[in-house]
Amino acid sequence: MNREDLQLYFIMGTSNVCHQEPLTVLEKALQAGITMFQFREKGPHALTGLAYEQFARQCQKLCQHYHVPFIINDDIDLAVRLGADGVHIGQEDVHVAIARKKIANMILGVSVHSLEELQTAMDHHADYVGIGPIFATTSKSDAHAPCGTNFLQQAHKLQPHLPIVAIGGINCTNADIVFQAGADGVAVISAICESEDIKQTVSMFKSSSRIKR
Ligand code: 3NM
Repeated sequence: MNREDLQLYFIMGTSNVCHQEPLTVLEKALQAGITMFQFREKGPHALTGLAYEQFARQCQKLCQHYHVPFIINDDIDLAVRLGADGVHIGQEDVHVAIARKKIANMILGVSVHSLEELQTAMDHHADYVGIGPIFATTSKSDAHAPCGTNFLQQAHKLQPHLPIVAIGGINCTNADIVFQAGADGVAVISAICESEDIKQTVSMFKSSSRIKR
C-alpha cells in the first residue's frame, strides 16, 4: 500500500445511502476518483448472511474494475474468503496481533485514539492508522467524542513515516484543516453518500489534499 492510497478513502454500507442504490453511489465515487474503499455493513438494518456476502462481492468487483483497494471493516473471515486487499479494525473489536497473524500479507488498518493504541498498532505492523472522530459525526453510533486535530498532529510528528487517515465529520470545507495537521488522507461516509454531485465533491477533496504540509 502507498500512503497516497489514503488520499480520499470512501467508506460505505447500505444504511449510509438513502436516495440511490449503494452500488450506484460506489460506482460514481470510483469514477470520480476515490483512492480506497471500505466495505462497512453496520447498523440495525444491515444485510446479513448471503445478501451481506453478495453485496460485499459486488463492491469488490467494482473496486477491482477501477483498481482501487477494497478493504473490509472488522470481518477478517470475510476478507480472507473474498481475497480482499485488506481489513480495517478498531482495537476494541479484535487485538491487532491476532488480526495481523490472520492477514499477514494484506493491508491492515487500525483505529487509534491514544498514544498507547498508536504504539500497539506500530508494534504489530499496521499499514496505516485511522484517527478520529476529528469532528462530530452522525455516521457511527458508538463514536468517541470529537478529538480535533491535536492528536493527529502529535501522531504525525511522532511517526512521520506512518500513513495516517483522518475520519469523522470531514467534508470538502474542513478537509484542508486535517491535511495541514499531517493526515495523508481523509476517510468519509456522509460527505460522499449525501452528495448531490459526487464528481464535484471528490474533486474538491482532492484539491484540499494538495495543501498537505
Ligand atoms: N469511524 P462521516 S468516525 C466509521 O472515529 C467511522 O473511528 C470513526 O462518517 C472513528 O464521514 C466514523 O459521515 C464515521 O462522519 C465517519
